[in-house]
Amino acid sequence: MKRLLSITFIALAIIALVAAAGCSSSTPPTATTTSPPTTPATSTAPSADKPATAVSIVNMAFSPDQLTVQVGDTVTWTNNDSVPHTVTGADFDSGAMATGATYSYTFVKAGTFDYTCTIHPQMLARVTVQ
Ligand SMILES: [Cu+2]
Repeated sequence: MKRLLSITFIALAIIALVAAAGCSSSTPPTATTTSPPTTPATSTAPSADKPATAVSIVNMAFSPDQLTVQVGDTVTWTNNDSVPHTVTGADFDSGAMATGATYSYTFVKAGTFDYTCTIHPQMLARVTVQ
């Protein structure tokens, strides 16, 4: 009788262990599905608080004639004058721009970039890239 009780106890213990193991192993892994979807922290689109990188060509001058931008910024010139102009620097050249034409250049390195209009060499301006 005592031996039967021991065997019963051992059997119950084994059943309990198997049940516990089965229970823990059958718990669904929910932790990996709870992370929120990742959203881009910064947009590549130009933001409203970004400093202006536009230069107007008007009255035989670049306006502003001194512009400071960040590396990677694109500057866009617009000829708002009644005569053709160019935007010509050591690294870039728009060619002749008719009235209303635009020209864009992306500055990929820091430095100071003087430029002029080849049609009117007295027109001098500078972009500083930080
Ligand atoms: Cu010009």
